Amino acid sequence: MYTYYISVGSNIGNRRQFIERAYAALSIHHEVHSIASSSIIETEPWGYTDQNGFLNAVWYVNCTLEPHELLDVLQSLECVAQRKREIHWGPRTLDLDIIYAVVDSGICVYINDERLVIPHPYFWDRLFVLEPLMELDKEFTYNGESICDRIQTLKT
Ligand code: PH2
Ligand code: MG
Ligand code: MG
Repeated sequence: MYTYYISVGSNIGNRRQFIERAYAALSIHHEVHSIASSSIIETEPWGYTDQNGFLNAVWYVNCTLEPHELLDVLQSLECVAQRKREIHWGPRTLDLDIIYAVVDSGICVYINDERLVIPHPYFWDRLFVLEPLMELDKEFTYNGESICDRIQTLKT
């Protein structure tokens, strides 16, 4: 069994509906045992700033899907939302990124291939990921640093 943390973002069209529909679809997948979502929050665009504001959330997913199998599922959900890949870090109807994964008794999963990098290389630098993540898991730590301390550091 795996536990995955997925960062969810949308900044085009009916943003909340794209997110809620994908969540509903993932929650009925036969290999998904449990799923929870943080609140959906409004955030300023990060990186490429000349675009609409985002709605962001983090999902916590317990499932038997292997990482690349989950990636396939998430990409198909992005596809259902008519996601187009144009500008790097640019506008999107739905972005579903696996940011962190744990297998069985809490061993962190490391993957780095042409399709998938976990942990996500920037997740620890992005408040739009860390704030909803902290709402789901206050005890989260990464490389020995608590999420609470990390958020304080990024805000100062
Ligand atoms: N996603 C990006 C780039 N910038 N900014 C915010 N606020 N939220 C995002 O989800 C986001 C972003 C690339 O995936
Ligand atoms: Mg992304
Ligand atoms: Mg993505």
